[in-house]
Amino acid sequence: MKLTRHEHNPIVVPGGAEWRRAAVFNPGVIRVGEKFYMYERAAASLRPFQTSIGLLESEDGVNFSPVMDRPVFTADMLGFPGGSVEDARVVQIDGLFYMCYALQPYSFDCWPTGTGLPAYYPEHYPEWADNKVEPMITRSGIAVSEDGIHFKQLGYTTPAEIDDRDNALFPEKIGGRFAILRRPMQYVGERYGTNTPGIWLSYSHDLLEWTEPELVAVAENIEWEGTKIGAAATPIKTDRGWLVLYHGVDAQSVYRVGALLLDLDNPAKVIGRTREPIMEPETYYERFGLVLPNVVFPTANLVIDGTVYIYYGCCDTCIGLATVPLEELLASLAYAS
Ligand code: BMA
Repeated sequence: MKLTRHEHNPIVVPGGAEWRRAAVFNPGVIRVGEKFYMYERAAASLRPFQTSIGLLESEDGVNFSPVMDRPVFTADMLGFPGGSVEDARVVQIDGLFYMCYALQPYSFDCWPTGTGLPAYYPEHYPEWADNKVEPMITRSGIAVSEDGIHFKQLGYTTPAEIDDRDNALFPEKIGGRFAILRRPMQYVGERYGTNTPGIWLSYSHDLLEWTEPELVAVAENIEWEGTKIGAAATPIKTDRGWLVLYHGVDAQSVYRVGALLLDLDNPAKVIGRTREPIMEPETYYERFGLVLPNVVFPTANLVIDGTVYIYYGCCDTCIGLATVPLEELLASLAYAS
């Protein structure tokens, strides 16, 4: 199976408005009618490395332009003026727009080392300590909108004390309840049945109260996904099951992409999985960036005329697009556990 990278990659790059000058990455993308809307994560600077969500639009899913001159969603709107909202995964359910986002409530600095992992410094920002929150911990939530532009906070999906991100809401209710994939970092050890952080599932009647997470999938191939895995984007409903792209991280913090097939009625049950990554950092913009090298990080997938459009962040710096025929991707899910 071969993914095709778009010839205009990276299709969205930083620049222009002040708040997206340093980096744009990890976008949510939806299609409304014939139009594509992209919710990019955007940073104005690296010190502080503070991100908000900006809105772009496109007629063809490739050439995007800004809709407005300010972000549509910020941590300030949640009461955390120095914080970051991150990795918007947006889905439309019953006419409303739901944005799953990650929140880092306070500022931190990012110092790229140029050769490997950047260093993140929360030390310059005492709010972390004042609020007795672990530096760098991420909480996740859902914001809702009627028009895709004006979002308001609906509620948090995860508790404040644990690091839980990579939230992706299913595009419809399952058995009468909303369902969400998540990645609670601290759910490791004997009690949880896994040694590595993985993909978990919770249900809710109202998007406010969520059931205790149940385990869906953890790393199987230690070599490329042994550090952790997390859901990439909104699950895609197919006649064979829910198709879920996910990212896997290796011991050197290289981010690759795999795919799962989940049972339609019980998505905690994995019925198919790719053995090898379907995508890994190859091109220059996937291997070198302003922040972290060697990262392909999909956060959106759309099926258009039988083709899956995969939108992904590259090294926390810019945005790429890759496509693959849906049938080919499903056929690559040979392994069933
Ligand atoms: C993950 C998240 C993403 C980020 C990626 C690479 O853990 O923080 O938002 O793109 O790391 O830095």
